[in-house]
Amino acid sequence: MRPVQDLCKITLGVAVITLGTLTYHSSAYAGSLGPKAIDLREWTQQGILEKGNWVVSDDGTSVVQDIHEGSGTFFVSPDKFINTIIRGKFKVDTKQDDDWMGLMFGLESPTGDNIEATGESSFFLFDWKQADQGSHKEGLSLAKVSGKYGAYANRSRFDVLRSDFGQDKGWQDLTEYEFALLYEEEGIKIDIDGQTIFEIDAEELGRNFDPGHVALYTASQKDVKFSDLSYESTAASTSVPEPSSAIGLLGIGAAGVGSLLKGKKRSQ
Ligand SMILES: [Ca+2]
Ligand SMILES: [Ca+2]
Repeated sequence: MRPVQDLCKITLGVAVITLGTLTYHSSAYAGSLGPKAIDLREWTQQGILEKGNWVVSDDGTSVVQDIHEGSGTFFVSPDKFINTIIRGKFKVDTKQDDDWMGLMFGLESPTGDNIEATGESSFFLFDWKQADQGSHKEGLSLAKVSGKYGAYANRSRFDVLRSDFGQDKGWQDLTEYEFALLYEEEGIKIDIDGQTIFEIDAEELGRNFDPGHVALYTASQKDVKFSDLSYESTAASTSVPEPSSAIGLLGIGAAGVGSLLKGKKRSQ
């Protein structure tokens, strides 16, 4: 995929010289590149296999993690993502229990069956708990997990970057929420039902973010359903342009491949 990206950048660079300034039409961008549906039949359970049971629908549009496991289970994308919005829905489809559902992203390591127990972890974890339980708080958090993961019970190992805890912050039973995860080299933004929950500039961590796998996540919670996932590039150079759409892509480049994150910041 790298060579194609590089080729695209070269193509755009030449086009800038040849054609000069063009105008950015967001509708053309959405029409030509737009969100692409994710087929969950291509994703795989990783981590300790008996800790989770991920059941994908026949058409690949949804998956349910249907057992109560003790320490976290992960359903992982085959591809790595950066400069991308991942959208989808999640829901706890039972009244039982009050624990975590969430997303992992920027997942570099480890993958495979040792994700939980051994090795150097490197990923972001966005998770959401329904109710307080001892030191585990009701609400949402965004953490960077490095080193040994060792299950949710060892959250002291997490570097919690943002949190939004409180008595009315938990998810509701049998309620579907829409999430939008923007993961870019220069920052992270997470929306739930169109409302921004967390936003982080990469400068805060002192370095740009790297491509990584995305994973669906549950911890100590059964019957969590994820559905209607899609991804959409926020950078023209990460998609393969058809010859007829190269000018449209150029428009985006000329306007500043400007990330959506920056766009939002400018508007604040
Ligand atoms: Ca419940
Ligand atoms: Ca539980």
